[in-house]
Amino acid sequence: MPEEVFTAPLKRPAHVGEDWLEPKQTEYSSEEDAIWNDLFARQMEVLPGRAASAFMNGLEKLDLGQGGVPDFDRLSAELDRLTGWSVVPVPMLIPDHVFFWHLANRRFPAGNFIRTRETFDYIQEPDVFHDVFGHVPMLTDPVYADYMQEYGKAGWKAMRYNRLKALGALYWYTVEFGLMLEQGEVRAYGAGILSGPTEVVFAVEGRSPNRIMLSVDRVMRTDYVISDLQPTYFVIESFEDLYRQTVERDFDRLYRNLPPAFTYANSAIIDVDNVVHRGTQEYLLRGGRG
Ligand code: HBI
Ligand code: FE
Repeated sequence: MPEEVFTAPLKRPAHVGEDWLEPKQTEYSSEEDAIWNDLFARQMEVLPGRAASAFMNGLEKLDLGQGGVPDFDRLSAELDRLTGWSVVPVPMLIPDHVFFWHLANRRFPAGNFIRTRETFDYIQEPDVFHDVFGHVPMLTDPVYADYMQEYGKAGWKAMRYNRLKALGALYWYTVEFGLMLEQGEVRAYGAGILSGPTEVVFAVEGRSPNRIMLSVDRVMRTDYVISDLQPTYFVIESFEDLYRQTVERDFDRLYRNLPPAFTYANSAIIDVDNVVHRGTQEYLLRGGRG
């Protein structure tokens, strides 16, 4: 890893090495397994008909049912067979360069802890439920799996050009909060949407947010907030389209032309947008989570 990228402020716990990997996965208690099962059951009440079929199929292929926190070795063996990915345990948010390096090598770093009953609805740091329930099923889709690897590679470049914020926006509006079309209907594939109980209804069916067809260029110029429902979601036609837009983009050229700050507010609709739904922004106007 190049020297100049070791600027992350995160303090590495003494028991993990430079790859930030935990020596092994936590042994979860039966209460922690019960938290997983309850979170799983809650999502299943809202996801059918709203989550992308790639996600629902992934849940099934990986058998992520009510069996408590899944074993990463079992998931990795299954994923390896399907798309060559694995799931590896990390203690917390890890530095960007390490995160990208794992993705570029088809390893998904997942939190090695689960939220408590007190923080059931919202947590700041990604736990094993967000990471494994939200992200990992998507990695069973071969095209999506390739996109994630390309994203990891693009991360290295972004650091060289000091445009990490722009690349972060792409992650945000696809991997975390992405929507897609299936037979003309909007469905969610973003992990941030799929791992929580309220945003999936808001994002897929709500009147409030904008839904705009995704252009990689446009998204990387768009600001984002991390602690509230989104004013705008970007919609892809297919994973093939997302992958193609990502690999065909000359990132060297894009990064050189991108201004250091975002150009568009996260609620803006601009002339070139292909708008699926023009949001009322009533949620934002009421003050959001405030
Ligand atoms: N670390 N554990 C973990 N999980 C993430 O999703 C993550 C991270 N470190 C950096 C990071 N994401 C960001 O760089 C991306 O959101 C772009
Ligand atoms: Fe996430």
